[in-house]
Amino acid sequence: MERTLIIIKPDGVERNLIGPIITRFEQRGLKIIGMKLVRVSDELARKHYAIHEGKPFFEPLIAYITSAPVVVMALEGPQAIQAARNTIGATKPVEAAPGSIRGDFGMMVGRNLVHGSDSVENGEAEIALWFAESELVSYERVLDRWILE
Ligand code: DAT
Ligand code: MG
Repeated sequence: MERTLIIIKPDGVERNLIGPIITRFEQRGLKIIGMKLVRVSDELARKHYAIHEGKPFFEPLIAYITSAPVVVMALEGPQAIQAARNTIGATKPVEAAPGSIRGDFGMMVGRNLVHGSDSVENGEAEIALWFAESELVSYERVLDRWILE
């Protein structure tokens, strides 16, 4: 089963969109195996976005992600990476499909509401960066047989 790290970014929290955003993932069938509200340190932000270091948008990105609390979640499911990224939508909200989170709630790339891991390896690495093993919960959902075949 794949696992992906999802972050509801500061704009999602400040705009009271935590519930609607979580609902998208819940309704899709992705299982929440970890979740918490975090005030992101500069150090953690730079580690999380290390791949983008040196790009022109890097410093604004760090300022944005550390500007208010975020909700961070570990989600599990078959092809969870792709499922979550499709639910999130394209990086630039104006290019994101209607029905996706960014396509329904966003306008600007620097206020694009949600992060989702982009590969299985990065999903595992990001979950390890943001969560202690003891914060991840393994459980069976009664409805799983109607979501997973
Ligand atoms: P994604 O968040 O869709 O995985 P990414 O990993 O390429 O996108 O970039 C991480 C974040 O950096 C993205 O959510 C918003 C910001 N970003 C990316 N490309 C940008 C650009 N061309 N201008 C401004 N910000 C950008
Ligand atoms: Mg990315």
